[in-house]
Amino acid sequence: MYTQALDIPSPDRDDAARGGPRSLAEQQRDAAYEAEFDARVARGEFVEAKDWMPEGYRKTLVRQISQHAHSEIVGMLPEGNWITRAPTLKRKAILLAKVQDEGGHGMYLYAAAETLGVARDDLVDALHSGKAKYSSIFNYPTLNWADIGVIGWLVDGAAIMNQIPLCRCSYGPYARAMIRICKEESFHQRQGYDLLLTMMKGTADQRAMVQDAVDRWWWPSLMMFGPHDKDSVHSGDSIKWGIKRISNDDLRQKFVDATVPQAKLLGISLPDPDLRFNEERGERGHWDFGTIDWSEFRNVVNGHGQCNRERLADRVQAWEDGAWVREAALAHAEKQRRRDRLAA
Ligand code: FAQ
Repeated sequence: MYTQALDIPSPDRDDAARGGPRSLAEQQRDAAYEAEFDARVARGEFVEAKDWMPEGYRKTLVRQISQHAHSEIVGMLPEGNWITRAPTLKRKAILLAKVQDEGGHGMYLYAAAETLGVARDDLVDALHSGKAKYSSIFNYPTLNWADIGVIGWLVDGAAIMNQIPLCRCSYGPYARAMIRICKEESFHQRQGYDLLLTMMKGTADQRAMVQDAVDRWWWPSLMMFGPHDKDSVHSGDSIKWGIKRISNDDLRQKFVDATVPQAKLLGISLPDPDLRFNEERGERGHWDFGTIDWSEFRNVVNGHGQCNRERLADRVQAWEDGAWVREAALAHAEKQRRRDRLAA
């Protein structure tokens, strides 16, 4: 793949390739590069693909961007289940467009990860073998049509809250991909809320379906933001490097504060008896909320959620079913190359 040819200077990899440690002069050169890198990040400048970067920065980005890409394409599955069961032509067209957008987001993100010198095939292998993580949220089942609205409202809502600050991430290719992704996700969130508003104007059964879906998705949506700041292994470095701009807990709080009034307008209750407005927190006050069940989070992240096995099996099946498309594309490219050679 073309990105494997990208030659990004990296002290650790260069050492490993040479089979020995760096000389004093090389270490001094790297320290100077690192100081310049830190200064650029502090000035708010973008780091681009061929710029020097600390190996830890590169690895953190590959980890986060690839997990994010996997989340988008695994995230197509819970909603994809409902395309054939959408209640109207309009809802079906909206859902088809949304699921296609998610596939597109995965592609932008894999491409952004490739600019860091990794091969997409290796990232996909890591997903299929169960080594790579993807967002916990996509291991929950979609049981009724209201789940589709709740995914748009809460899951895309949480995703946007987390991803808007990534539009200012220090790594240029990731930041630029996020701008487009966030624009599309804002449409996703609004279509979800609109779907729920419609159902809430319907029958008592429809309103009960919405409440049931909200009850099941609320806590998993709060888990999307990751562990509490004190337990977040990567936040320190990621904030220092300008990858993360706002911490897991602060984003979670912003999400709760934004969502509670929307729930009221919708006419549903959120499944948390401890949810109450605390006027004394901060200048404008905040919504206090109950304790997150981190054992459920760990269980899901470690592969034992309700749908982990099904989701991975579906991804692997889709990859195998698509083998002929990849083979045809390669054969076509080879034919073009042969034609170009003959014409030259
Ligand atoms: N699920 O030290 P931290 C979407 C892992 S896209 C699973 O705090 P970090 C669109 C974390 O990876 C949703 N694992 O980590 C859509 C790390 O494990 P590692 C995805 C999680 O990276 C909508 C460990 O815990 N969004 O929804 C989760 O600094 C609707 C320690 O955590 C993104 O990926 C989790 N929820 O902060 C599609 C946004 N949380 O790698 C379809 C970009 C944490 O050491 C339908 N990512 N972990 O093995 C981020 O902003 C960050 O990576 C965080 C985690 C905030 C997710």
